Order: sequence, then C-alpha cells, then structure tokens
Amino acid sequence: MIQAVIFDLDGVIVSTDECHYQAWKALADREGIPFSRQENHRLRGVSRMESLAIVLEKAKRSYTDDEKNNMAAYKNDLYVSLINELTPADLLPGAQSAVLGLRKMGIKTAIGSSSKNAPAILEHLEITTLFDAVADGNSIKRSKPAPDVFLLAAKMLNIPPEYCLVVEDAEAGVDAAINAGMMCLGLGAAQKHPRTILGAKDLSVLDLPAWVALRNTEIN
Ligand code: B16
Ligand code: MG
Repeated sequence: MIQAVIFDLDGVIVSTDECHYQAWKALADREGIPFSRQENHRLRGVSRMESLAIVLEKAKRSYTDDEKNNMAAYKNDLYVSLINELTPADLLPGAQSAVLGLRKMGIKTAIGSSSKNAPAILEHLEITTLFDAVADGNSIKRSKPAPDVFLLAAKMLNIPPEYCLVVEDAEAGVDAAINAGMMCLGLGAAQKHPRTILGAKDLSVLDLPAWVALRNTEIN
C-alpha cells in the first residue's frame, strides 16, 4: 500500500539546476577553477558543503575551513538572488497536478529535499500548502544518499517508511529512498536506475495518481 508520496524538490517539482550551475560557476571563475555543466550534474541531491568539495576537486591549492564557509556563502547569496525570480510558471510539467491528484485520493504528500532553501522555493512557486510535511536540509545532518531526509518526512507524516513512495531525479536521491526502505519512482536522469519501481521522463508523461490507485488495488 502506498499511503504517502515524498517528492524531491530540485529536478522533480522545479528545475533549479541552472541556478545552482550559474552560482557555482561564478564562484569557480572567481577562484580560477574549471567547472562545467557536466560537473554540475554531480552536485544533484548532495548538500551545499559536499557540492563545494566537488567543485574544489580541481582547485590548485587547498582552502581553510573559513575560506570554504565564505565560498559557500558567496555561492548561496548568488543562488538566492536567482531563485528569488522563481514563479509558479517554473513548476515542472505535471508536477502540480500529480500532487493535487494524490491529495484528492487521500494520499499524504511531502517534500524531501537536501536544500536549505526549500521553504523559500516552495513560497516562490506558491505551493507550500500542497504538502503535509516539508523535510529539508535545515533539519538533517547527513544528506542523500543517507536516508535521513526521507525518514524525517515519513516521521512528520506519521506513515511507516514501507508505505512511502519517493519521487527522485538524482542517483544519490534514489539510493537515499532505498536506504530508507521506501519505494522509488525515478525521473529524468534517474529513470533507468535499477532500484526504482518505475521510471519516467517527468511527471507529465505519467498519471501518478492513477498508477498509485492501481497498485493499491492490486495489493489489496
Ligand atoms: P542548498 P534536492 C538539492 O536539492 C540540489 O539538487 C543540490 O544540487 C543542492 O546542492 C542541495 O539541494 C543543497 O541546496 O545549497 O540550497 O541548501 O534535489 O534535494 O531538492
Ligand atoms: Mg533532485
């Protein structure tokens, strides 16, 4: 039985990839470190400081903790100025109708995101009230692929992990869902991940509420 669906935010509900890329790229350029869109893919679903460590892999020198904290703050200031421009028009295809359809069926909905900016992003998209719980980077110590953010979402919803379906677009996120003992739907780059129960390009090519309803009928 699926009683709750936990949505990753970046790459599932909204694409903030380009905003992350522009902000990391500005930092990398300032420091004279090579950084490409391809490398940016490795940052999907991982925390801010872990992302910085990946950006610094190609740096010519090592940095102190103070310097690293300053660099992360510089990147985040730029990123926040970019996400401040988000509007409901930036919702990814099919995302909002999937959430609304599930809620109509009585399925609980939550966000499980590594981002500390998740609450602000939801506000800009005007969808905060569509979720029964928001678990994000502000409330966890270990980010994906650790299961923490999804386990926290399940706890906030009061639903056991085995009754939760996670929707994810990143390898680290699929691994986090499986590590949490949950089912996982893989989107985009994660659609062919071998540990997903189902894969799709995005939420517009799949009737998620209908799929959940059918699966729950089969299980009963
Ligand atoms: P912040 P998700 C993740 O969001 C992003 O995919 C990842 O690129 C980012 O580094 C991470 O949030 C932390 O974001 O710097 O805003 O705290 O995919 O888990 O929704
Ligand atoms: Mg993501």
